[in-house]
Amino acid sequence: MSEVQQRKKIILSGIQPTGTFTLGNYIGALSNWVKLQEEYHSAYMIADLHALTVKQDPIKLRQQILSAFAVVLACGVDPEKSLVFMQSHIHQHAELNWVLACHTQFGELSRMTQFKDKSAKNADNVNAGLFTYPSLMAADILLYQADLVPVGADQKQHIEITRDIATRFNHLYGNTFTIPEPYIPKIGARIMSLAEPTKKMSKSDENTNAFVTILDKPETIVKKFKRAVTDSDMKVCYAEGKDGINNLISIYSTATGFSYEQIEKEFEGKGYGDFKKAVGEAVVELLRPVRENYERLIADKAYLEQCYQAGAEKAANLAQCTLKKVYKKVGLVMK
Ligand code: ATP
Ligand code: LTN
Repeated sequence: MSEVQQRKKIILSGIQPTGTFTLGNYIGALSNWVKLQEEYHSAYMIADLHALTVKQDPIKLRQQILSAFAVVLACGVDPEKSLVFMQSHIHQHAELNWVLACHTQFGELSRMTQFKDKSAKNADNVNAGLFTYPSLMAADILLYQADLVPVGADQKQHIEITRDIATRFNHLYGNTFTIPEPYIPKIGARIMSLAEPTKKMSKSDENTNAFVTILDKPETIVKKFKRAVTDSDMKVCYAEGKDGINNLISIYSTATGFSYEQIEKEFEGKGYGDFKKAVGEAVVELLRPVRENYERLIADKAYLEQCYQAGAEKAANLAQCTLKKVYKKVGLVMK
């Protein structure tokens, strides 16, 4: 086996500090970050530069970034095992973004569904950063030569454009970047809104009943599930057109480890009320340790700072190595 084949694979992922993380973020992304750190070299970042693509209040943003960092650790990402850092601390992300943006076409960026959704939602602020968002995300991934990117289903298109940009660059200048693969969970890759189950659960939803956050109190979680929109069929089974119930089944399945068949059997002959209560309670137990860890971590600012400083130092070395290679390949004069 060659040295390349033997190398331990690299994982990179990021999350935007645009609000308190939801159950969707946890099931679709964060819980996998924790699992994968055991097997791979992993790097996880708070995508604070990406958060600037929508209007932010500076004071609130600063708190959200720190809080997001604490939540990532509270979920079980271990700074001894994984590189954990803030995107803006590594200036190479913005620099590689520029080079990659010059190798990304207007037409490709125009096809991004996230751009279309977010520009419709923020019609008064369709800025250039929102449009070029994917080339910064490509820079995040390619700087660390990541093999795998654990994300929810909504990010698949962004990984595909990253692959296209990297492949194009490699063809033009010779092998430079590892071509990354998305890592999308089979169950829970797209947790739906509790209020409108045909829409993705999103932390920036205006309706707070649409999502459960990782830090919600147990009674709030149970109440939100009680209110979750379902249907008039009254049968707990996974079937086409039953978006609300399908969503609750996949949440219950990831929280308990039960298969869909086991769940259907458990609730045979029972009403939606019983089922919603059980889902709420299972989610309370799933999130309880995260909330408890968070409360401890957010009170210890010195520890958080020590973690992100150490993360930044290590990440910068890796990032600089790739950026230097890129600058050389495209023909810039090295100092
Ligand atoms: P925003 O509302 O600000 O767009 P978001 O809730 O969509 O935020 P992101 O920061 O864009 O969250 O996503 C962080 C990670 O969580 C990504 O990997 C994304 O795919 C995943 N994710 C987001 N929402 C869900 C969801 N509803 N189900 C599963 N995974 C999700
Ligand atoms: N666009 C992602 C956040 C993100 C990301 C990344 C994910 C920024 N950079 C690099 C994976 C890899 C989102 O969740 N909206």
